[in-house]
Amino acid sequence: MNTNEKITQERRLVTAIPGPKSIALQQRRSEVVSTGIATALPVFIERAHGAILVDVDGNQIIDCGSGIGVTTVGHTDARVVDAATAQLKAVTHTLMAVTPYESYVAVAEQLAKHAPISGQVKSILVNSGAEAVENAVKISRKYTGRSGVAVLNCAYHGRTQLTSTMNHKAAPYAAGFGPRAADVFRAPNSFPLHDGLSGEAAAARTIDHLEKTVSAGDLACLVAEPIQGEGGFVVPADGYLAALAKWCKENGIVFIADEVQSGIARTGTVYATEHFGFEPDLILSAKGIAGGLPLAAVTGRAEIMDCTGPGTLGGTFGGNPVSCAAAKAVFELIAEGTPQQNAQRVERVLGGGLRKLQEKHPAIAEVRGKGAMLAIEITKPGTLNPDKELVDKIIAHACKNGVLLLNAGLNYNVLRFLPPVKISDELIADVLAVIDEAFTAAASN
Ligand code: PLZ
Repeated sequence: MNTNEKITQERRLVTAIPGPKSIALQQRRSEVVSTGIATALPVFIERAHGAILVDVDGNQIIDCGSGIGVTTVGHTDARVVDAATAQLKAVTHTLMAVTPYESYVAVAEQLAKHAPISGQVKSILVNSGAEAVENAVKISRKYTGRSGVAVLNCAYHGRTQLTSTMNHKAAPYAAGFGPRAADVFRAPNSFPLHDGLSGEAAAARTIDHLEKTVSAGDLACLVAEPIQGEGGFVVPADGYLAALAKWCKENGIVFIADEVQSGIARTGTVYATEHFGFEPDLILSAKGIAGGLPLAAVTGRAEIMDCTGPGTLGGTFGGNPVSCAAAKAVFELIAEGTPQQNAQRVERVLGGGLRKLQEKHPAIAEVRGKGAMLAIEITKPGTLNPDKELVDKIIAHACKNGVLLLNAGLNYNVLRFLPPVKISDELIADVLAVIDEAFTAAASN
């Protein structure tokens, strides 16, 4: 038994949040860590298990963020920890392009097995979500001989130069950081709460925009998050993604599903794409794939994945053996079905509870999402005008009371829930009670 398994799955505060040891560490941090790295909650975490974070002062905090969707199978999952530890002792690094190892191949086999793509499927492994996006765009450009990259409103794809150009929000990602990457074009998305359009009508709008402003023949790829993450947990209307995929196919455009946040059991299926009945050409995995270790993948049709030639793709750490061993453990759990089933349970229990809160608190304009990727959009009651101040108050109240919550959305008025899927029904009930309290407290001051 790993000692962390003794951490009880309960919220328990023994000091104010942040406690004295966290405050002291925050002071040390401020001397030497760039302010470019933000902090959602300035408590320093010492240990974690399941859905509970334990800080340096001994407070137990319910994690509704999973380090932004990474520890999907739970913090310090025994299977992941044991696999990574054994690999660390066996061999830590060789570099796949120098001397290969089995676990890289095994991860690629799992990706081929689970990707919602027919025919032969191949992968490359890289370090981060942004690196996966960069590579997918690079491969698509080579494959098509075109340069245009289409992205959607509310998109988030990373913090590198290319990917920060691809994000909807200029600040804090691209504004002030010099020239944007060339040939990136943004089109309207499907956002049912705000546009009221059917999937078909929203797709027609996206396609018309791209045909008029870019022309299909200049597009190498269209990159879409099947459920948008940072942009507000936007679930597109039924039929939207399938219509875009059809148009891409007819026009020789590579459809890239960015499942960095929505993939790997997060939404109750291995990939969120499966909810929407379409086939992308390339699909991107990261975050949850290795249970907390850095790993990401570009997976897709072999014909596309093989088009660039030997030595054109890769990097020193991509597909590191320790990360691959952890990913193999995650795929074992997925084969057993528990993460997917747990994510479906979270949708029922947390989603159901949030809908009850919606009846009580008119500022909740919508409850949306799938699996353990859920959100509530907060507006001025009776309107769709964003209420960021209320979201800030609710997050502050929740954090002070030991529930870690994150925001999302172009206007920061969406509260998102990305707990480890293992979170118990009892912890979910506790989270809901704290949020209910937070709404009531915010209304009274
Ligand atoms: N694509 C859909 O959600 C990362 C951002 C955290 P990296 N989202 C979390 C932050 O503020 O930096 C993300 C994503 C989607 C790509 C990425 C980028 O993944 O692993 O952070 O590079």
